[in-house]
Amino acid sequence: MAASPSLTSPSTPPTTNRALLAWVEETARLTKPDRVVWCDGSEEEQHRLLQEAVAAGVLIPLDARKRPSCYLHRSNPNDVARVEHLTFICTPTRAEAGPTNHWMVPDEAYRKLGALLDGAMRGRTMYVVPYVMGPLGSPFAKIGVEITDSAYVVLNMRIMTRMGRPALAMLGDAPEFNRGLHSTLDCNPERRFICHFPQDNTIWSVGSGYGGNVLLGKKCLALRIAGYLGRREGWLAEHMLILGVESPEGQTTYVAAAFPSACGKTNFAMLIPPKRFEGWRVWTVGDDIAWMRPGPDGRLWAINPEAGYFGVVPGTSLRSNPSAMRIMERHTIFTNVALTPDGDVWWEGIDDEPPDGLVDWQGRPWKRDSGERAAHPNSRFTAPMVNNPVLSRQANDPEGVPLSAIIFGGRRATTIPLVLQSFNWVHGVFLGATMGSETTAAATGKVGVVRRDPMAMLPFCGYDMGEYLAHWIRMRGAIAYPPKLFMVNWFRKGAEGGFLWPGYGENMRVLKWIVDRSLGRVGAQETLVGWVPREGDIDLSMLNLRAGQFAEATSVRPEEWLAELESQQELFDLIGATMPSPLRLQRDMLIETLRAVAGSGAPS
Ligand code: GTP
Ligand code: SPV
Ligand code: MN
Repeated sequence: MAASPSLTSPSTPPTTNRALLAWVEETARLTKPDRVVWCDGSEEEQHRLLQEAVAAGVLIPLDARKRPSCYLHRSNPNDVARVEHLTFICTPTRAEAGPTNHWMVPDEAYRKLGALLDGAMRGRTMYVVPYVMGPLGSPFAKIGVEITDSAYVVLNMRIMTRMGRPALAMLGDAPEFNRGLHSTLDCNPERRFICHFPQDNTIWSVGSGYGGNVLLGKKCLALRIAGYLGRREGWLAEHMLILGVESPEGQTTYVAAAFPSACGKTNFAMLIPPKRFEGWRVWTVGDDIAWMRPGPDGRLWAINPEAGYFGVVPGTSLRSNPSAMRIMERHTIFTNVALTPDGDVWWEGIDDEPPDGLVDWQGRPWKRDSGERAAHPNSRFTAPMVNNPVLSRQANDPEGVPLSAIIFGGRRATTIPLVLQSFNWVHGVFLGATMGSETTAAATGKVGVVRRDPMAMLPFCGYDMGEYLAHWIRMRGAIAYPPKLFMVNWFRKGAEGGFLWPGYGENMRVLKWIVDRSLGRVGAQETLVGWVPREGDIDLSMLNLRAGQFAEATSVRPEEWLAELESQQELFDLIGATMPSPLRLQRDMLIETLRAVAGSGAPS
């Protein structure tokens, strides 16, 4: 049952799984690597790959005392973020992919990428990376195998997933696993495509070496493909963090939150409560992806399918996110940050002055007055979750955690209040589905324009968006005790242009209100669009807000909301016929209500 002896493999396949062996053979015949290496996830293997990557200039070792076992990687400057315009859902019909996805016919995609992959690994090593998304042994985990010609990808996958032997052991002889194929090719944007084949449980990615484009377990499998499977199997794959809030009495409440890329998930997931909240703790279950399913007890349960963090670096400091700073102290791969002369890393917002002799993310001497950024705005760290000082004890629980609340949050300078509780599940789904957010550096393209980002899933939904939203509504029928649904906005600005809310650790105050509302033990003010906290409902002590600031941050202005609801027309038109009618009706009802109230002349 061994692989073809024609492949001069230094490692014999550590599996007898026929489907896997056949697919690896077939892929090697296509890509024609010099070597095939089966990755086992061991320390020795990691050591060897790190040495090879350093020798090849792919990784730069950092100072062993300042950052033990840490490395810097500089990506190709043309390859620094996800490329949404080159990301495709390849389904037999365009309708299955839906109007918010780029679409290619599967045959055409296989042909086009197949031609690029033909001989693509000549002179290179082909790594076979078996991995598990989800806690080992969890009935909700999924198995994937990524074939890649990038040692950087292997080293990142080792951090981000349960990789190697345990994955093969869990797979056994089963023929079903996600087939991921990645080749960096010549890293040319003209030959860059990220293609998903949901019906085949297959992903092909070529021409990039960056994050969400190539760590195929993450956005490609755990969101786009898993979402497709989730609809079929009755669960949800979401772009959400999961956290546990522990009260001084020792009661822990679990909350998930969907914010678009670079809008605060990692920060919120490892929040350190301010002094005023002595005895409160926040524990991280996950910082980017949640798989959620109804449990036998009628509640919604969530697992984090990942084993590490691929987090935004700029803006991270001991003040904003001390836990992330601890996480990055060791066993971390940095991508596209600046390098200091003494072998440490630096980025904008770290709170230390940039040292002399700094080298920027492209490897060029950085000049203080150049106006250029030393670290790329989408520079990232990859680190194992075990580094997290506030890691939840439940992070490896095969059953996951039961959710009491789900939060949707965008980056909005106006209109959206600091926090808003929905009237019920469908109203909450409406708020999530119509969420707008200013674009960030996490994807290529213009930054700072408001776009509709349903459930923070616009770039990650593996099938028709209207069908996806209908699935959310249908799921209510399977959850007897649904989590309460909320919306937050840490980014609302005042007339002077500054943020109205201090954010970061202070978000604990909002989180406590959310938890208390979910457990039915605090008041709120009813508005036309949902419930907001009154001044006395949220603890604002030791915060130094100016008079009126909280009221401004939480205000619901009917004229702004009417404009907001009207501007959602574009999204409804785009999604078209599959937009669920309960969501259309929610919108119509709110618009009509706001108009009627405005026309009455009464104060709102
Ligand atoms: P992805 O990994 O791309 O999915 O991003 P993410 O949602 O995990 O975002 P992250 O927590 O890394 O935050 C991104 C940026 O948002 C940070 O660099 C901060 O500058 C900013 N940010 C996060 N939380 C807050 C907050 O509470 N208030 C304000 N004003 N900014 C915040
Ligand atoms: C995001 O963009 O939402 C990320 C980073 O989490 S990436 O893995 O590149 O998608
Ligand atoms: Mn993300």
